[in-house]
Formats: sequence, structure tokens, C-alpha cells
Amino acid sequence: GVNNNDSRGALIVLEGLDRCGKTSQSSRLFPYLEGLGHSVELWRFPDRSTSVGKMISAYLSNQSQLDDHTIHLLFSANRWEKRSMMETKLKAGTTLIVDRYSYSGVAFSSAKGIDVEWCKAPEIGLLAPDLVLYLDIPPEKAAERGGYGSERYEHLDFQRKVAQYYQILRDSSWKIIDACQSIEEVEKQLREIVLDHVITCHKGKPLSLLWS
Ligand code: 2DT
Repeated sequence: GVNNNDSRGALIVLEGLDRCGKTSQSSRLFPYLEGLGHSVELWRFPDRSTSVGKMISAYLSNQSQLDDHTIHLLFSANRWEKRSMMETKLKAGTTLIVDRYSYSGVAFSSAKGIDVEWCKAPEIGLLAPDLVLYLDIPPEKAAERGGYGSERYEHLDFQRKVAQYYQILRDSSWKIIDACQSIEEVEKQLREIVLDHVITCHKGKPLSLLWS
């Protein structure tokens, strides 16, 4: 690898509506960075493999019902249970490409009518991403892409609300990518931005915490 002992990995988060292309783009970034000799892992939230993750998965597939606040805290707990592993990996020089993070947590729960600040509170102290890539697509366009699956949030009306809350959460550090472009064009733009950030983190940019 290209890492020396004291260089850390980058925490790179992909966000966006359902069907915006996050998952395919994450899986394209992975071999790209690996091919350049970087240590890299692909993560996603919710992580459905843990016991908390299994509760979340049952909820999303409508096999269980939970109060909106309760499921919000479970999504947050699912990030907290991975926090120390995340820090260990980053400090060991591994770059993490993460498909959804706290911004999904806040945007989706706020879209149900829960107060934004309440939604942010349990996320305070989680590791802040070095880079947030927002794959921007109008909800109507996303809905046209092979349609939604059968999970709880996969409805146009709800996705419209989520888009509004992503809008409120985004700050000037986010990189907004037009996700209506071809897969190849989006991939090309992501590669440039991501590589730049990986190198900055290797040079010793300190880790920071949410929300900052
Ligand atoms: P996937 O389809 O990407 O597996 O997402 N969600 C996700 C939340 O409501 N809160 C969260 O904290 C996270 C990470 C977004 C499953 C759905 O779960 C939503 C879509």
C-alpha cells in the first residue's frame, strides 16, 4: 500500500435519495482506490448484520412496527456500535467508503415530522466524515429508475420530504454531484474528488466529530 505508519484513512460518506446510485457508485469507488494501492473498505448503514441491525431490517421490511423515535434511536445505536471499529480502521490507514450515515438518519426521521435538533442529538460524538458526496437527483427522476422496492420509505411522496431535509442539512463542504448524468460521468467526478480527500487525510488532517 501507499500508506506510511502515521497516515490515516479517509471517512467518505455517500448520501442521497433511494435510487440515486449510491450503492453502485460506492462499489465502483472501491476497486478504483484499491487499484491505486490504498487500503479501503466498503461500509453501509444500516449495518443489518448486528442484532440492532436485524431489528432495523425487520422494521424496514414492514415485519415489525416501531414508534418513530424508537427506530430513529436504533439507527443511531447501529452507528454507535460500529464507532470504535470505524476509528480503529481509520487510524490504521484504511479509507472507509460508507453508503449512508447520520445525514440519512436525520433526513428520514425529520421527514416524518420529528424535530431536526432532536434527530441530531444522538449523533453527536460520532466521527464526522472527511467528505460527504451527495448524489443529487429529483425525487421524480429517481422514482422512474426501475421503480422502488417494497421497503417502508420507498414512496415518492416520502422521498420528496426527505429531499427537503437533505437540503436543510447540506453545508458548503458537501460535494453535490448531478446524479442524473451517466454512471460513467458520475464515477469520473467522484474519483477525482475522493482521491483528493484520501491524500489530504494521509497528510495528517485530524479526525473530527459530529456535528461540526
Ligand atoms: P438502504 O436501502 O440504503 O439499506 O437504507 N435510513 C437509513 C434511515 O431512516 N435512517 C438511517 O440512519 C439510515 C442509515 C434510508 C434503508 C433505509 O433506511 C433509511 C433507507
